[in-house]
Amino acid sequence: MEKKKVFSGIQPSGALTIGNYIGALKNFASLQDEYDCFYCIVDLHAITVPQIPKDLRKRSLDVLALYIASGINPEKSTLFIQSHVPAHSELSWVLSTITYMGQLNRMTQYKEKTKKSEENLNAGLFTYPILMASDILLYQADFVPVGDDQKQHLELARDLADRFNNRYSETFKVPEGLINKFGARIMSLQNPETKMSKSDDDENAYILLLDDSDTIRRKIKRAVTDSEGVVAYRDEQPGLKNLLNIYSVFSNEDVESIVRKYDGIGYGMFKEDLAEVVVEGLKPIREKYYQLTSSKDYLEDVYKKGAEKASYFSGKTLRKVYKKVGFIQRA
Ligand code: ATP
Ligand code: LTN
Repeated sequence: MEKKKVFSGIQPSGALTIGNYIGALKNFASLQDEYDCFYCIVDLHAITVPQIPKDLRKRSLDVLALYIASGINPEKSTLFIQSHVPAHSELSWVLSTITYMGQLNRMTQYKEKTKKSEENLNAGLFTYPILMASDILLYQADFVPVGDDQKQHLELARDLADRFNNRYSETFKVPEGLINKFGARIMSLQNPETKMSKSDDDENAYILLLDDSDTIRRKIKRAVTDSEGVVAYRDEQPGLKNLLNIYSVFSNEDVESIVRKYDGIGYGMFKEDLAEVVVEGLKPIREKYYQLTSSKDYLEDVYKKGAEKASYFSGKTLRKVYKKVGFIQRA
């Protein structure tokens, strides 16, 4: 029997945070035995905000190295760079003709990003969710592991699949999100009301996968908590709740037993232990990453083979789509 398919992508728009790791990346490797997985470096998405070309190139390779360092095996999963597979842009055009402006207008990520940078209100930022839908639908993905912030975009992908299928006949699989119960939304260490984001201006707001141990310790020490002085897991203490989620993910202990362990002990000790748990958790990833970045030929081989495989699968879907909408088959 054919394995079900998984698709996900990460933008090379900045260094990856533990938010990206906990919400998405960490789950990728664990899916690869059961499913046929496609993991993409979505560089076409990244240019919807201004990028320095040299940095974008480096970061794209960094994301590839981090995919592998976090346990994804290129022999099992397909790792590739979005711009190497033209079908993504091509399907995106077709899907844009069945997407309603109103749907895009309602996207919260678009609304937030336009609030932030009024000087770069480009059309790509607006149509970004159509490109994301294309990524997913091209591979007939059954499941899409993402963080909580991508729910609305996924809903659009499902909606477009349905609309196309109804209008032209069954073509796309309607995908489902795989969103963690815990850690689907890791919050900023400086403002636990907002999402931890790699594009935050305050570097104390996030921990990067490649931060060194002392930086991790310093950032956790400075993380905002509250004046209650009790280690508890509740909405009234959002800073602490977030730190407990992070602790739980990196230690594999459940939140209740962590809370019990720090009963009657102040935040200082809790934070010190949390820092060590995170430092230890990230160390193997960082070490593997540094090994990989010195093997450029190996990385090139991975993304080359990945693009070939991805082109094969996506090409099949795109040809079907072109035929159904009435384009003459290329002679
Ligand atoms: P930015 O923070 O710059 O807006 P991003 O990190 O949200 O970008 P991506 O790099 O494309 O954007 O995100 C990759 C994956 O990481 C997505 O599945 C996203 O849902 C997840 N993710 C991002 N931030 C968090 C977070 N704070 N908590 C949990 N998951 C997250
Ligand atoms: N929009 C996503 C990144 C992304 C993605 C995808 C995720 C682009 N294409 C396809 C899953 C599947 C984000 O996290 N900002």
